[in-house]
Amino acid sequence: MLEEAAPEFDFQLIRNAEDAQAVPADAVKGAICWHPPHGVLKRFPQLQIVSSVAAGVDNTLADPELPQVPVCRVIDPNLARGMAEYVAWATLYYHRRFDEVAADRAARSWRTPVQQAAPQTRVGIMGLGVLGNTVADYLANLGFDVTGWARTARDNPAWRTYAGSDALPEFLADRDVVVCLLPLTPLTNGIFNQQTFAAMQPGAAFINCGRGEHLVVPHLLDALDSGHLRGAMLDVFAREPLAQDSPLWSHPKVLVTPHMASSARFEVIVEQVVTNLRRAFAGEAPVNAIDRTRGY
Ligand code: NDP
Ligand code: OXD
Repeated sequence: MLEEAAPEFDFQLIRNAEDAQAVPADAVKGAICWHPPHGVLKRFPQLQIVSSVAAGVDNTLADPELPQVPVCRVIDPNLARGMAEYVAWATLYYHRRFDEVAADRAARSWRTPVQQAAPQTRVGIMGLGVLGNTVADYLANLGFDVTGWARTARDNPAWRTYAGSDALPEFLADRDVVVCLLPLTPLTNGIFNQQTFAAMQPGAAFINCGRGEHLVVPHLLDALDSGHLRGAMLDVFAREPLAQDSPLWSHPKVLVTPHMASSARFEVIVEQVVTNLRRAFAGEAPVNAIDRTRGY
């Protein structure tokens, strides 16, 4: 498909250092990446642009020797919409107490759970970028009480926002459901830890759609086992696929999904990476470039 979209370029698959050695170093001018092997891209002195095939760029920036060229990501409105559907489903799961119904079903217990109206369920979205914004609007449209947390402040008529790490405890304190839609950066790595869970109110639920590394798994398990947290819906993991022996698979308060919350359409990825290759080689600024100092 890449070849069809851009017949003027020669595309080579580089899976490891050996593959990289087989390509003339000066021939490589652009890279399209997902978990690029560390140290490989520095071999190409003519490199002008690096494109992630995804919304997140963390696994590309993880290469400590990544050349100092623009790094771009994919922005697809349908990806944001798909994420909104996933988070709405996960929020409704807790809001309508399907977790309690699932537990009762195992015991063949007929018990109508207490129900409440959407405005009574308070949802906090962490990360208000392309995805977090769309998700917050979608949930607000469903009637939920939505607040958001980001690095910088903003105004939104439909939901209140909190900014910066000092505001995090206050933001977390009254949320029934907390959703992670943060990018993985040195500042957000391990952000869901003992302290964060302690700042959440008893009975809150946690949904992680960011990256597995945002979460300190033993701290989540402690918070669930102590009864402090009600449940967790996890879509992303530090190691994917999730290891067979991970305690998350069988924990009664955890639902695991296989990094399926949303993804960009293949046609959109191809169109955006090819556009950026052409722009870079024409000396133009690429679209959807990230800020390398912020890491997103
Ligand atoms: P954006 O870059 O558009 O937005 C990132 C948001 O996070 C911004 O609001 C930013 O704040 C906020 N943020 C970043 N660092 C901090 C910090 N230290 N403290 C507080 N807020 C912070 O990202 P997207 O919305 O496009 O995507 C978010 C992530 O979702 C991706 O990086 C990826 O990891 C994940 N993802 C998961 C998918 C899945 O299927 N599970 C699919 C696609 C993406 P500010 O606005 O102030 O700069
Ligand atoms: C992405 C993802 O970053 O799929 O796009 O997680």
